[in-house]
Amino acid sequence: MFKGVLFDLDGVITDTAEYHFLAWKKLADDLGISIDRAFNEKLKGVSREDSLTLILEHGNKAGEISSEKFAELAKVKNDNYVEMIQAISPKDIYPGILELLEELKAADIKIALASASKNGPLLLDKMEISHFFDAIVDPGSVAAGKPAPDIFVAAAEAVNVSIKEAVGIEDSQAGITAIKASGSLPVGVGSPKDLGDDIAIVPDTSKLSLAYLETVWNS
Ligand code: B16
Ligand code: MG
Repeated sequence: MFKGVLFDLDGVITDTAEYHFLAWKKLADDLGISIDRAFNEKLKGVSREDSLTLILEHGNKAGEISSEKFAELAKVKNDNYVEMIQAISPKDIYPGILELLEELKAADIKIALASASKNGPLLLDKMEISHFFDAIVDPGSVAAGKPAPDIFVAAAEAVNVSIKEAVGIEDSQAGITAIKASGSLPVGVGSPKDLGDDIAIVPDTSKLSLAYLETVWNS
């Protein structure tokens, strides 16, 4: 049986993936760069700085931006995003997630946050679920962001669970690649079209439960 679950946040615990998209879309529009939801799949799970680089490259503007302007653009996006998430509350927790956290706690399975977001602790506080987490990895503390495995490896270490005895839950292509590379068992939230057809995938979080994770683990 697995001994730990490593959670992504944006797009798994709550709908902030949509707010990230809206904030990036506004910034891109202001720069005259067109991004759509298909392109956004490449940004999910990717750090703020790497996301901005991908957008600038997409608009062929990477060479025009000084490092000062780059930092300013990243701040504009984050300020806009932080304004959007102020109203997040426990009612914004995705269906099934609270029940899953309670089931994991009752079964003495460790719970860790492996989110690329520096706003992760704020969001857990707003949803009033921080106390479920045995560890929250600071994304700034790992050498490489998703799709590198580092944050999942660090999350398992932080809760003293072997990475091979952990399940990782993700909604992003970068995150699933990271989980696979880490050696833990991936469970995707989304569609096989976006996440691949070689892993267990639920269409939405209401289908996640301890029983479901056990079935995937034992299959
Ligand atoms: P921030 P996750 C990721 O969170 C998001 O998916 C991604 O869109 C975002 O750019 C990244 O966090 C950094 O977030 O700008 O708030 O530090 O999906 O890994 O929970
Ligand atoms: Mg995510």
